Amino acid sequence: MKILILGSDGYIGWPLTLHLLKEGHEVAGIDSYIRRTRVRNCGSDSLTPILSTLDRLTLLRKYPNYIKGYGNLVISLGEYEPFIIRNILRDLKPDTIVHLAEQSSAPWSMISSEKASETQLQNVIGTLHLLWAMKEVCPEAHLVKIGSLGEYGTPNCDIPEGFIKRDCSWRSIRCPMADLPFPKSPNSFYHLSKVHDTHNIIFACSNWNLRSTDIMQGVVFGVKVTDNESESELTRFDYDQYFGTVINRFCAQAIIEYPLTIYGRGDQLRGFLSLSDSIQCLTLAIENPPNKSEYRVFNQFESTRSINGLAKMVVQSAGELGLKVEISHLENPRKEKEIHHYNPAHQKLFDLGYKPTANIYQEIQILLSNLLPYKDRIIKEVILPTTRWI
Ligand code: USQ
Repeated sequence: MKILILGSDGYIGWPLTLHLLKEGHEVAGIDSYIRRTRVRNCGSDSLTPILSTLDRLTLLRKYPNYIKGYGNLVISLGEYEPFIIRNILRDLKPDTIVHLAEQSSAPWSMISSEKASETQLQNVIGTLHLLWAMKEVCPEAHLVKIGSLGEYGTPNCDIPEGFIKRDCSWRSIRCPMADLPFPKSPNSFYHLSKVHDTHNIIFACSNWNLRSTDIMQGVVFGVKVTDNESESELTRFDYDQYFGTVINRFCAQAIIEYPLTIYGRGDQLRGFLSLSDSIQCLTLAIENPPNKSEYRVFNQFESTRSINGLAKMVVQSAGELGLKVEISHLENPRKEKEIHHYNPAHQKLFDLGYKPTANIYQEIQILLSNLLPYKDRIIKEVILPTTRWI
């Protein structure tokens, strides 16, 4: 397949680009590199010493199936005129577009009016430009879009995989109707941007016959996709209050014996999957496209866990490496339910062949060992949360 990856320098975009090249696909990648700047502006940096943007391009060019000429186009989908992405699609004619080029942090979107609008501009308007460009020049292509499990929020009822079945009666005539999107109740401006994207994509599929897979992805953790990854292939790894997600943060904290930062009670439940599982699931979605005009949803996670349960695993696993780690419960900086029911369905990827690489405890053990060589790079000052969501 000919695949265009938007956001090819990011935490998932970089390993996905390498993985698809190794699988033999033709791959082109584009990135604005804004993530690197935003993390640095927050006083932090990737814990892993990632290659410079130029050195990454040099590495990619060694693959004969890497499509050259796009990697140094530094475009920002939401801000630039839509003709730029339209011209790229017209020139490239991709079979699949993987859209990872969104502002990815919920806490960052809650800092200020400027950050909230920057998030929604990049995400909502960026995706809108992409949908129009697809409609105009490559309506047959498959859009794989990274949404979030957090779009559903925590509604205290079972969550289906995208849709609720409906069957209604109208004036005594029984009329089976199309399924309805499950109601969304996100709790940050970032998660709201993903919901707005979802509505725009559903509309584009039904109105223009585009095809799309909207991935409701859980919290991803980990740093390597395969054991034999070289340091030059490593993806970025963030652990600061804004761009680090919970397991990655806990593991970074553990290697310097910093008390784990549980927000509030720690009974919050979320869906989790490792980075290697995320790459496996995205590959399955790419290689098994939906039909024309189909909008489909995959709830992409391996298992649901409580924050307390994860913290205990990290403490135990760190202990096996001789590290003494404690747990602290901080006042929750977010407005979120701390006791709730949580049971999202997640069958479709398993039906396509998804097999979790390892259990979550083993993954945490591997992650801690992978991070240990970089422990001196941790900047303690960026760990504690300072932004309140209320
Ligand atoms: N949490 C802590 N301590 C920390 C960091 C987080 O207790 O140091 C808690 C949060 O309060 C929350 C949970 O861990 O209850 C998850 O927080 P997170 O920062 O790991 O993830 P979140 O901000 O919700 O967003 C992340 C990704 C996003 C993805 C989403 C899936 O940034 O891209 O879509 O996870 S979900 O969590 O289902 O919304």
